[in-house]
Amino acid sequence: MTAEATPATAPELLQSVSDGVLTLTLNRPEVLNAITPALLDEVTDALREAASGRTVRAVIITGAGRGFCSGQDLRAATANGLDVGAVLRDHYTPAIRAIRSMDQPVIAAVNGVAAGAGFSLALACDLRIAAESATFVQAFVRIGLVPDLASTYFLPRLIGPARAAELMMLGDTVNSARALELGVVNWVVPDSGLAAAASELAGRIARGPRSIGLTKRALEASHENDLEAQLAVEERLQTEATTTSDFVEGVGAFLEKRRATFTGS
Ligand code: LHQ
Repeated sequence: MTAEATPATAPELLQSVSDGVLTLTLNRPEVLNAITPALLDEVTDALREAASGRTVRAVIITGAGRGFCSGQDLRAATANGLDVGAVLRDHYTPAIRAIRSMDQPVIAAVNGVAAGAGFSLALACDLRIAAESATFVQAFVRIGLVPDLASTYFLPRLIGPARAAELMMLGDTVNSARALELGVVNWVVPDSGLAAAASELAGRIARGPRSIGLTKRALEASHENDLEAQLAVEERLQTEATTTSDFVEGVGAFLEKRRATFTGS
């Protein structure tokens, strides 16, 4: 029997875990990391696995090559008989829910263009750090589509409805300086320093207390709650936080005038 040579194809999602930080790298650089159902399924699976374990305490999503993510792969989007609603429901929106429902913060390290659903993916993350050369474009209108993957949910909440309407209805490209000014991103760093800056940021979070995850839950609940409901959420989550060993460690370190060492539990 002869062994058949199978063509080596690069994985479309690169995954690595180091010091409690899971890095997911979209790896279709030849199309600026355009997404497909299979690629987003892999992202969702990786996030769900991280969410269910205790090893990963922060996540970075970034892109290989010169793009972050150019949105839906348009070569596949026009394939005969494509049921877009089903693709969104079954393969794309689960990734957004996974990011929002996991306690671990997810950081978008935007290394290049974030277009269409690629912009949406960055918006669904908790924090965004961008390279100076990164650009952002709500490209949907350019091809006659409606923003999806929750862009219409996150962007107006992040920068206000009028600015969101501007970006979505005009589809103009926003550079990193303007993205910072609008509040689309938290930080802009030189291109050559993005990976290190994202890793340092994620590392700080990974070394942080369990309460960071509970804070994510509180912020998540605040989207829809009125004041009374949100006060109740805080009471519940603060009660939970006081039962963690990180709280014991945090108070102990303060009283002993030393730096706290948190374990995320
Ligand atoms: C691409 C793509 C791409 C394939 C660059 N696909 N090849 C929609 C429908 C269905 C289901 C679910 O959701 C959605 C939501 C969406 O995401 S709709 C929005 C889809 N995305 C876009 O409309 C963006 C399309 N791309 C662009 O406008 C430009 O490529 C941007 C502005 C991202 C970057 O421009 P450049 O830096 O000038 O690069 P480029 O255009 O030369 O692209 C480089 C290569 O990547 C090129 O291939 P080639 O073989 O000529 O080198 C592009 O064709 C390919 N590429 N985006 N989404």
